[in-house]
Amino acid sequence: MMAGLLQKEDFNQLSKWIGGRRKFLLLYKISRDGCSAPSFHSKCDNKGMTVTVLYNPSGTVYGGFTAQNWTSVGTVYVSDPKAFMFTLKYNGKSSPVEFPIKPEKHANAIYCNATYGPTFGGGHDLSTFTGTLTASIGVFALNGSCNLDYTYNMKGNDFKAFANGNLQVNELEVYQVDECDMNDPLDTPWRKTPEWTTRLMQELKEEIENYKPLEELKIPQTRILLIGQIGAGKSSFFNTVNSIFRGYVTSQACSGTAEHSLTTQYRTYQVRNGPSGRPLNFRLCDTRGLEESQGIEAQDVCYILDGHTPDKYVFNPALPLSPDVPAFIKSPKLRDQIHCVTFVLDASTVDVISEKILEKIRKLQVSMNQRGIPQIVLLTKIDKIYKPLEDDVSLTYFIPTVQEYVDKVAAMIGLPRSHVIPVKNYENERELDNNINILNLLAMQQILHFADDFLYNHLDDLDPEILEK
Ligand SMILES: Nc1nc2c(ncn2[C@@H]2O[C@H](COP(=O)(O)OP(=O)(O)OP(=O)(O)O)[C@@H](O)[C@H]2O)c(=O)[nH]1
Ligand SMILES: [Mg+2]
Repeated sequence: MMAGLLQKEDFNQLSKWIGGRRKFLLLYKISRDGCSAPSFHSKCDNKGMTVTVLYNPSGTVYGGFTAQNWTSVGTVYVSDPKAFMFTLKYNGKSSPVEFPIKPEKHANAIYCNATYGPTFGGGHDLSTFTGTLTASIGVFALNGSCNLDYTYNMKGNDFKAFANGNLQVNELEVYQVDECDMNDPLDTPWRKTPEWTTRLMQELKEEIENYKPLEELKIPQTRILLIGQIGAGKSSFFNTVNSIFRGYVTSQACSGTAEHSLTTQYRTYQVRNGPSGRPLNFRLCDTRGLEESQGIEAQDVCYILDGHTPDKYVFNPALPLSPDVPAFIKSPKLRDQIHCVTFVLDASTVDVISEKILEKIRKLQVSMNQRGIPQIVLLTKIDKIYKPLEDDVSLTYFIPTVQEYVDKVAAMIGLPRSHVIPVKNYENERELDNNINILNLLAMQQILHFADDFLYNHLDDLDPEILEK
């Protein structure tokens, strides 16, 4: 973002003084662009807010901020009530002090002159250089001057405390100060996750490979239902998780786009450990998509939740499942039921989701709540709402746009924000990617935790005598 000498903590401090969420763009740097007034003006004129930072060889870092343009037409003082001078470091140690402009001196905040470098105050409080200078052994002896406390309130600091008593610098930089927008990554993530390393990926994989549902309940596998609009990425999520454990990108479940749901069968997919082929202790249950009409209906879903629907059952809107159909599982056990529901929502269509579909989802939620089944939302295709995620999903939790969508969906579905998990499925990739793996394994981990919550609740409800038998 900056490519200059300014350290992160100093950037943070300056942003705090300036206010708002800021980004800095390096405009000018004397060691690169030459220490000359024409060079400074050609790079920095009319760029809006800027901050000028000087680096003394003994590690003192100081300078000035202005919210006004630098210009080189004539010689003018520019008024700027927002301007300030500052010290960030003194002899290498952090010692941030802001020197605000004196109220009666606003008119003389900066001095613009084609033959001057950045110049602050009427004194001038800080005049960096005039004309053109060269470095000697990496040090520029600036030919400006410091007449401190004339326009800016130095709070008792003298030239020595401000700049070691000299204007020698090994660098001077000018940054343009801009407003961050929703697409600029945050410094700290909007949701905390462990550090994304290969090791984390391995740990998550192992945790999920070793996952077992509560032993007391004697269920071999946890069942997770994937449900959502057609084309949301339900089958792709299974494919993604399956790929991670297989060790290469597979597309066992049919995925793609079609007018009606591409998935027509109810499938309770196994995920297998690649080398051993051993199935993991959960199943991802893939369904036909929700549609305004023709899709999977409320009754279908209730049968699935309760475990009546057999694997490979073909959804037929004209002839829905009923107890009269031979394959109907008449007396399902806890092991046949759904233990966690995962709503799959396409982030790129969240803004245009129809009220009818939302109504359907809310109705389904009533049935789920009656059964105490925990619900999670997988927000898929986040690469479509923020392009750079196509190449690097490790940014996911640093992008305000993604957070905004998560918040929006949480409100829409009526779930806590922490229940909405952004993911990007494998779709165009031909090889596994550590970060896509981590993103989806984190989702899978949370889903399994939720399923466990359901099973624990179930355990609490059971008669202790039954359990002892
Ligand atoms: N860019 C992008 N595309 C995705 C992602 N997930 C799925 N897709 C694409 O979206 C399309 C639909 O995905 P499916 O997994 O078939 O969706 P589905 O929910 O199973 O749809 P139906 O079975 O038709 O109800 C496919 O073309 C996928 O490649 C994602 O995270 N990012
Ligand atoms: Mg599908």
